[in-house]
This record gives sequence, structure tokens and C-alpha cells, in this order.
Amino acid sequence: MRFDIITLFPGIFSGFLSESMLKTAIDAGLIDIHLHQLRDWADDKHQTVDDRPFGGGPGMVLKVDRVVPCIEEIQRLTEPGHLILLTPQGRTFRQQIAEELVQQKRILLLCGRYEGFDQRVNDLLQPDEISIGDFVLNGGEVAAMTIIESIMRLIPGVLGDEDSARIDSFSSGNRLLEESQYTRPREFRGLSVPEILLSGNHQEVDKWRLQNRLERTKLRRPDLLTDS
Ligand code: 6GU
Repeated sequence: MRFDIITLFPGIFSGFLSESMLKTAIDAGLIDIHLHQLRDWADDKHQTVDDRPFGGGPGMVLKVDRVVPCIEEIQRLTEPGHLILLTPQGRTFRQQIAEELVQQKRILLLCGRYEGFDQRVNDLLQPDEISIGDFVLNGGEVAAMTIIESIMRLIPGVLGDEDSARIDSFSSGNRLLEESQYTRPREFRGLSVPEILLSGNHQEVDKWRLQNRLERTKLRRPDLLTDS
């Protein structure tokens, strides 16, 4: 699967791409990530990519005559991909969207700064606008990393067997939080591991786990039990 990231701050991604599971997936050829500096599509002396908003007001707006040619050129590099624009105005990201997106062969992630893009970027490119939640970030870079990480876990071969066999909370058909986990020591500062988990009775362990998941979900995320 190929990702193209379009950003004014490619350096933000260097640790993300060179560490841990993502690096393993890239080295294994399961994921291919290309970074593009939006400023490279500015042809003026100062490499201007933004300008003051018409009508006045604070902040700067990313220019349509930089962004649209940039995306069009990147789309032509190979078979065109699914274009995502990271913005707080987008649909809220969730596991189900990750499950849909992993079906794509290629995804482009266009990172904005907070004030956003000229509306004509949206009108011309019709991107899939995505937000990662109701809070404010300075730009789309951290949101892009969030989306890549959630998708790449779903690519066959990226996770070890043990992890991939797990049915995660939030995946479709599963609307319960994970159960409490324990490991050694059996007792620490007067707190003991629930006796059933030490019993070796798998049926009883499974029953306890399901009960624990139901209780936790009811207490912490009752919306998961009722919302569709
Ligand atoms: Cl995708 N971008 C920005 N700037 N802020 C956000 C966001 C995205 N998602 C949540 N907050």
C-alpha cells in the first residue's frame, strides 16, 4: 500500500517512519511512504504557499494555485489514489473508516495548517475530509500519522500472528472495551490477581473476561452499547 503525504513540515514524520512497527512494515515492502514538501510547488522568490483571507480576519489561508497543481502532479506519479484532506471540518475518524481505507491501493494525505485551505481546493479536488476528533491541532500532520498507523495495522502481515488474531475493541462486530489484564507478580502492595485467572479453567476465565468487558464498557463508554 502506498501513502503520499503532502505537508509543509516533512521533518515531523522522520521519527515516525524510522522506528518500530512502521519501519518493519516499510522494510518488508508492505508499505511505501512518500513525503512531499508543498512549498516545492511555489514558484515565486519567497516560496509563498499561503495568503491573507479575502474579507479580512486572522490567520492565513493555503493557496489554491499551489495546492491543486501539487496534488494533480502527485496523482500522476502512479495510478491515482484516494485523496484525504486533514481538517477539523471533516468526518470524524473511527475504526470503521480505517477498515474501509485499508482496501485502497494508494492514499494521499494532504496536511493543512489550522486556518485551512481556500475553499476551491475542496471544490476542485473533492477530497475525503477527515478529522480525528473534536479538538484543535496546529496542523494535519499528527492526524495523518494517526490515520496511517490505524490503517497499517490492518494490512495482512504487518502485525505478528498473535496480535492480528485479536479482535480489537471498535472493530466492526465488536463494541466492547478490552478486559483488565494481569501478569506476575500475583500480589503487589496488597492487590491480588483475580483468583479465576489462576484457576486454569478456560471456560470460567472466558466468562470472567466477558463480564469484565461488559462492566467496563457500561461504566466508561455506555455510548458503545447503545449507539449504532
Ligand atoms: Cl485533521 N487537523 C487539525 N488541524 N486539527 C484537528 C484535526 C485535524 N483533527 C482534530 N483536530
